[in-house]
Amino acid sequence: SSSNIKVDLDSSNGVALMQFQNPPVNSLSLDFLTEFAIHLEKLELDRSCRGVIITSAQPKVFSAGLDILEMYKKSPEHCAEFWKAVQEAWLRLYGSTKVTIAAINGASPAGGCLLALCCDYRIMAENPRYNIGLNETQLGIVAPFWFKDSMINVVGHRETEKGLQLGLLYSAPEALKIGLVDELVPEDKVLSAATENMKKWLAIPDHARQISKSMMRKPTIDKLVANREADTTNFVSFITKDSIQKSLGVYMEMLKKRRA
Ligand code: CO8
Repeated sequence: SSSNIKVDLDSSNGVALMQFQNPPVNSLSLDFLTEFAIHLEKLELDRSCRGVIITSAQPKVFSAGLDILEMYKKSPEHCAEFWKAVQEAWLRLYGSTKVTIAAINGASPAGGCLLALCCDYRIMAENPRYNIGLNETQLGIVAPFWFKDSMINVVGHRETEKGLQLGLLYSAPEALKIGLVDELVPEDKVLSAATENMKKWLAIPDHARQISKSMMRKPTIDKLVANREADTTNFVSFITKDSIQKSLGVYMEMLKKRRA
C-alpha cells in the first residue's frame, strides 16, 4: 500500500518527521522499503528540507527488521528484487545529505537496528524491555558486510565482533553503554528530544556538515556501490539454501510459540 509511512515536513524549521506505520511490527517488506526509498529521494531533492527524524507510529516496536516472509519460500527472482530494495534503502539513508535522527521508541532488531545505525544520531526510549542489535546469527543467517560496516562505524570493531557473532540484542541501557545509541530519554520524550537535538545539527552550515558527513561515509558507501550485484547474488544463493530456509522456518515457529 502507499500508506506504510507518514511524512510531515515542518516548513518552519525544514525538519521532516517520518513515521513508520506498517502494523503490527513495522517489518521491512518490499513495499515498505520501496516507499521508504522514494520518500528519502523526494526529501533529498527538496531544498527546503534540512533534516529527517525517523520513528515508529506503532506502540513498542521501532521496526522488527526485514520482513522474514519476503525471504521465506520465495523464488530467487523475488529474493533478488527484495535484496535490491534493501540495498537501495540503505544507500539512500546512509548517504543522505540531510541531518538524520532516529527516534527509537521501541524494539529495534536486525534491519531495524540497521536503519538506526544509518542516522547521524540515535535517541532511544529508556525502557529496558526494548532492545536493539544485529541479531542475524540467532536466525541462522549472516549480516552482510555493509550491515557490519555500519555497526563498526558506530561502536567500533571489538563490540561489533562480539555483537555480530553472538547475535546480541542490547537492552536500551546496554546500547547506551557501548555507544550503539547516543541518548536515552523517557518514552514520551523521544520525539521532543529528537527535535531538540536536531537544532544543534541545523546550527551548522549545511555545506560544511554535508562534506564532513560524506568524508566519513563515502568509503563505506563506495564498497557496496562497487559490489551491488555480487552482494545480491550472494544473498540469493545463501537465502535459498534448504538449510537456511529451514533455520528461518524454525525461527518463525519460535516467534509464534514465544507468544503463545
Ligand atoms: N518479519 C515478518 N514477520 C514478523 C517479523 C519479521 N521480522 N517480526 C515479527 N513478525 C510477525 C510475528 O511472526 C507475528 O506474526 P503473527 O501475528 O502472524 O503470529 C507478528 O509479527 C507480531 O509479532 P510478535 O507477536 O512477536 O510481536 P511483539 O510485539 O511481541 O514483539 C518484536 C515484537 C520484538 C519485534 C518481535 O516480533 C521480534 O523479535 N521479531 C523478530 C525480529 C527479528 O529477529 N528480525 C530479524 C529479521 S532479519 C533482518 O532484519 C536482517 C536480515 C539480513 C539478511 C542477511 C541474509 C544473508
